[in-house]
Amino acid sequence: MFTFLLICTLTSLLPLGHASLPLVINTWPFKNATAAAWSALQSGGSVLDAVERGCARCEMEQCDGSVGYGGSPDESGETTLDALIMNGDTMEVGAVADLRRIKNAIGVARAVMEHTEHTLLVGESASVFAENMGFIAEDLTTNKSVNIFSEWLKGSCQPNYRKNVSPDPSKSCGPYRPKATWKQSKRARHANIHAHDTIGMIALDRDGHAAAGTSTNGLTHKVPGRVGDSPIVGAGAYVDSLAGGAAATGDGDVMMRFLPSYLAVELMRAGVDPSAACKSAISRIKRHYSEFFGAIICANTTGHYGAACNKVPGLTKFHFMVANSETNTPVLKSVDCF
Ligand code: SD4
Repeated sequence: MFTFLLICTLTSLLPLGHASLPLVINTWPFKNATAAAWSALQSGGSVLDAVERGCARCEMEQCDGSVGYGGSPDESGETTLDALIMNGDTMEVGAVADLRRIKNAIGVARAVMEHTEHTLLVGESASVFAENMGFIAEDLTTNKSVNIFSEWLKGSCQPNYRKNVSPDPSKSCGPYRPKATWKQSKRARHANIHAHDTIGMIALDRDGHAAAGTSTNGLTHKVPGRVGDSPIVGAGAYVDSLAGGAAATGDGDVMMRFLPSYLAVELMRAGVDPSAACKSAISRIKRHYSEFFGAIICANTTGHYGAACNKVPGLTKFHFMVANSETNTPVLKSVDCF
């Protein structure tokens, strides 16, 4: 009886389910995205279809205001999108960054992968590519993004992501110059890095196929032209059908310096279990940036999965979604940050 109780207690403490394939796993409690990916697999779609449809669902639903149109206006009030998709069988990648006017960023990323020899297209040229590929150009602004932007302007463009700069002394916002040019106040203050929740997704099937992807509108009040970790292969996501997949979320400016998704996949390739691989990737960043906001999900080729996050105020537990042949429906999971 004691042993039984002990096993039950230990099992309930573990955030992980049993390994089972196929598997869909994604960052944050974006349940409809998991459901869309799961149903793509169930109806015979490929792992790439699953990742694309899952992330596209979030783009349409504007998950948490952090994915898709109408969120995270930059310093000029514009919403721009970053996305990536990776085929773990062929190691092909398609990605877009600083994409304007197109809602379906993950779709454009897939078009980059399937209709060009390139890996990453950025900015205005990425939008022109998308339009030429038949994606509809629309205004990504919404009442919500206009309000966020105008409140920020009213507050003298604070907080923002500048450092060691001052605006023209006659203005409260930019243009900014290095401090030495316009000696003035400490205008720059870091923006709220906790208000962002990128979708990162991994899908694996029973035949050994694996794919991963991300989609985000980045950081609110970012400097125009800023690209985060999400469309950077190895940073936002990475997958190899022979090793596993990983996807990250959080402060991309810091996280992309460590290629956490690549690191986690390489650890799984070496036999490290997904939870430990995720933890190592977070630890590597923590060593240099103990206060960074971020989390990562990992899954290996047998369908074992795990997650890890850095414990900071506002992130003590990280929630993510899983669907596999055992659950047959999206299930909310969580892990305690460390
Ligand atoms: C970025 N990593 O652009 C993204 C934002 C994010 O959870 O993940 N938010 O930096």
